Amino acid sequence: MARITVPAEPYEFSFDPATTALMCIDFQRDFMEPGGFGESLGNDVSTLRKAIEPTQAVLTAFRDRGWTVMHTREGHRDDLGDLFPAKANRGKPTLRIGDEGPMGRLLVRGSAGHEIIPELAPLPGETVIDKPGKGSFYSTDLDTVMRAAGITHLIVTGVTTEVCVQTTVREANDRGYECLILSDCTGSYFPEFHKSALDMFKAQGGIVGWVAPSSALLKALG
Ligand code: TIU
Repeated sequence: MARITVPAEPYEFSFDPATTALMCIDFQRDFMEPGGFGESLGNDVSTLRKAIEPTQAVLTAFRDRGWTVMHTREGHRDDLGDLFPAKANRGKPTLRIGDEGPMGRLLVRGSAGHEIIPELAPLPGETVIDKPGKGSFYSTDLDTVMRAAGITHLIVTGVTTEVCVQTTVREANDRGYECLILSDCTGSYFPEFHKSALDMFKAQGGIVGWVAPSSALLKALG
């Protein structure tokens, strides 16, 4: 397939759609909606919602072309056997992972809060990776799935910018994948962390990856 070149920072990002996946990280009700895990940590979850519309546009562009789309979800086993105290005990939250909340058990697979928001829900045939950590490669088969599909490049969307998106992109780059992070398709509860994380990706000649707004990608797609 012909390569596509997107104006990006620190310089243009070029990819072959046949070897590229759109990655949608943790757009779950638990992070995006009131009553979920994100709010239990004291966050204003409405700050993440502006990423939804631009991500929908990019998802549509990929789906219309038949290109690869992958989703991740952060969450734990029903028995919490994969939840370390180092994660469970952080922040002295009002509710803990596994506790019963308005959307079922917080961050537990199978609960309503663990589901991806309806606006960005996976379609049949799209890969969904369930992960217990912040990174999408740790303790998952994502690397195997990507290599089997011949994926070398990722176009990255998701929440939150400086937690699961940043960890995933760093893990991906260490494994040899090239990542373009779409600035307006990611979001953080902390605007200053969102900006800093994006700055860190593209600093030092793109030490971790490339950054561009979704409009640059959509324009390059024509
Ligand atoms: N708390 C926070 O910003 N994020 C997470 O706990 N997980 C993800 O980023 N998905």
